[in-house]
Amino acid sequence: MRRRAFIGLGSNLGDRRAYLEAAVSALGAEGDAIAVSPLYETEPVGGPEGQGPYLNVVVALLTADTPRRLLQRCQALEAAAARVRRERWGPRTLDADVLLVEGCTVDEPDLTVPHPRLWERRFVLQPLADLVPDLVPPARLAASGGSVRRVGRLESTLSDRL
Ligand code: A4P
Ligand code: MG
Repeated sequence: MRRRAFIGLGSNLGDRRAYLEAAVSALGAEGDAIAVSPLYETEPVGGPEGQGPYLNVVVALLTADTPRRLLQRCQALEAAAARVRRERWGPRTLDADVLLVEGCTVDEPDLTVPHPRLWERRFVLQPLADLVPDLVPPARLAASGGSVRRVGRLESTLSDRL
C-alpha cells in the first residue's frame, strides 16, 4: 500500500542550494517522489549562536516504504552530502528528517514519527502547508516559531502538485 509521506531537507553550510537539489534528485530517482515545496531561507532554530541561515524544503512522496526505510533513505542522503556532524542542531550541509507518514506513528529510541518537533517549527510547517494546506491548520502555523522567507524554487522536475 502506498501512503503519502513527507521528508524535510535543510542546509546551512557550503553550497546550500546544490545540497538540496542533489537530495531532491536522489529522492526522485527512486520513483516515489511526487512534489517539492517552494524554497525558504530560514532563521536557525536551536544550536549555537552565529550560524548562518538555512535553506529548507519539504518533499512529498507517495511510497510503499516503511518509516524505518525512509529514515535509512534520509541517512543515505546525509552521508552523500558528506555531512560533518559536530554538535546537535549545529551547522550542517544536509539534515534530512522523516516528518510525517500518513497513517503511521513510530515511537522508538532512534525513530519518532511524526517528527517530535514538527509543530514547533515554521521552517517545516510553512513548506508543508504550501504542499498540503489541509494538513496544517492556520492557527498551528501561526503558533510556530522562527522566521521564514520564500526565495523561489529549486531546479527540479518534480511537479509541485499532489
Ligand atoms: N531520529 C528520530 N526520529 C527521526 C525522524 N523522524 N527523522 C533520530 C530523522 N531522524 C530521526 O538526528 C539525531 C537522530 O534522530 C538520528 O540518528 C535519528 O535516528 P541527527 O540528524 O543525527 O542530529 P540533529 O539533526 O543534529 O538533531 P535533531 O534533534 O534530529 O535535530 P533536528 O530536529 O533534525 O533539527 N533550523 C532551521 N532554520 N532549519 C533546519 O533545517 N534543522 C535543525 C535540526 C535545527 N535547526 C534548524 C534546522
Ligand atoms: Mg535531524
